Amino acid sequence: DVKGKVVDHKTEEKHVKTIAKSDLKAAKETLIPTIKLRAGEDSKDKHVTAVRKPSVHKVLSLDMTIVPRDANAMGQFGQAALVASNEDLEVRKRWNEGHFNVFLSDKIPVDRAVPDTRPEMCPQHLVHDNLPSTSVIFCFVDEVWSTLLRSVHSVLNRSPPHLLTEIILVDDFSTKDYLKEKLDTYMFQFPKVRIIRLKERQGLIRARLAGAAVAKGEVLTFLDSHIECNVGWLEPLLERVYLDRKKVPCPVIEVISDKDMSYLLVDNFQRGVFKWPLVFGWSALPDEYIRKNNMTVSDPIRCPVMAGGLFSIDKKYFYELGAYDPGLDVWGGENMEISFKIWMCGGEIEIIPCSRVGHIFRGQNPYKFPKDRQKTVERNLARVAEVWLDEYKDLFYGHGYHHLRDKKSINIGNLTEQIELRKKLKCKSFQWYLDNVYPDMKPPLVQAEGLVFNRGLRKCLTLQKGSLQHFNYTWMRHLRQEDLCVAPHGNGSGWLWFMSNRMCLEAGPQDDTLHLNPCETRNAFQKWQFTKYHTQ
Ligand code: LR7
Ligand code: MN
Repeated sequence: DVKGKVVDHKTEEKHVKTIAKSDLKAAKETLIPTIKLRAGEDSKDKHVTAVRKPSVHKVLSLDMTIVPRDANAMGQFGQAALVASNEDLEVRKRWNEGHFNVFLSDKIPVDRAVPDTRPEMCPQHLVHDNLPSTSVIFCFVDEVWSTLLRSVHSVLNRSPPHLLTEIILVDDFSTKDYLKEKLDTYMFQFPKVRIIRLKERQGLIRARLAGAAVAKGEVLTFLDSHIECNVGWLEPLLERVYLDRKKVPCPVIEVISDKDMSYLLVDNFQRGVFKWPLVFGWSALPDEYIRKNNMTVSDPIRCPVMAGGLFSIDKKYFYELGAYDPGLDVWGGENMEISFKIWMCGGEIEIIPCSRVGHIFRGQNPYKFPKDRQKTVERNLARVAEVWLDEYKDLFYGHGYHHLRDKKSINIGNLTEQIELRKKLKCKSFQWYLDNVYPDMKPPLVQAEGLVFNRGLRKCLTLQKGSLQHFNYTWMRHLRQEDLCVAPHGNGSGWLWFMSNRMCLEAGPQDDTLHLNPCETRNAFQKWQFTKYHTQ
């Protein structure tokens, strides 16, 4: 008998059903007419069956999608591979080729099995049998041979063939010889693999756009080029897109050790978040949230932002959203861009715990940046901030990026199209995003506080009524006391003048009055000092 969780795709209600194998066909037609079940490997019936039996031991259960050619090979089943101490030098020599243990990677089978790390109930979940099929897109620049192959084989071996339209390898102008004819020849064995060569270095963002442009699948699935897809990784992602084309599902990203190449489990209930100034990180869902929503370890997790490298998206929807800002260079920031865009323009980002992919986390990028790395990333982030953050962009600039406000110091390029796109799609505000998608973010509003001392007049700012002298200066450049904002007379839009870069608050000099004047760097009467600063 097969026990399965049946999801009604209209109400998303779940029912657990036990069905005798012989009754499965009938089940499709009578019991659950709106549900179509996935064709599984052990099925004689092509249309209806339940998926594999649940694993008994989460970590020890073996990968049943392939029978390993060599069960005793190094790193087999995702185990740590050890290097003899006399090979240490060799390990160190080759480390920089990929900023991980390349020497070891080359000794591990390109189609090794990995432990099935899915939560216990995952193998019982049912998915529709008419899921959309996907193009898997790997972009790479100078990727290590063995990890690139292992990435491709993990997709070929662990994706139901009818759901995999093709694998597109986008070579972002690699310099290594082995990635040329040798790669062409190797991949020629696999008709589903296509290789696209970019004529100059584009960076991962435009490389992904190049891959997407030629993709034939209904869904695009982006992956980094040093990953291993785990058992059953694809179906749960496609199921979400099938249920709602505006869902953007991401697998749980597990860890392949950069040192011993072992496949490591990660904690449950992790979601992607950001901190200022737009730094990606993981954070556990609050216990209270888990309890309130009655969540189990296999339920999708809504994510304020995605890590960036691994996700599926309906191809048409990707283009409706304007894809990526093509003005983003090389690496960084595109995960923030697509995340804000998805949420603010009507979509959703989820982590799907039943879908798991291992990724080699490296200490450094193993390729060169055509321009300075730091400058590239901050320029990308400034583009994202200008288009998506509304008044909150001051929070971004305030956290160590003051220099980017000065448009003369850095050319972030033209943003007209991006701003137009946001209008055209009628996307919601960043405030809406914070309130609805990331309410526990609590933006650090106060940048400085206390007495506000004027250098020229050598006096403190005082609120006439009540003679209060304690003020807060927010990241949005409001000077406030509780709910009151300091604002000029006769200006309906109140505090908005603080948003202007060119006007400064000036004290005196004759009497104790305040004026709004053009900023002058050396005017002491425009210099205000707070008691306490929260700047990083
Ligand atoms: O110029 C480039 N051209 C490329 O084709 C630079 C990179 N690339 C390729 C590269 O070979 C790799 O396959 O693009 C892919 C991603 O580059 P990585 O592996 O150097 O990136 P990362 O893993 O350090 O960084 C994460 O953040 C990036 C921000 O731009 C991207 O979104 C990556 O895809 C993303 N990786 C993940 O989300 C995996 C999990 C990491 C986490 C958290
Ligand atoms: Mn990566």
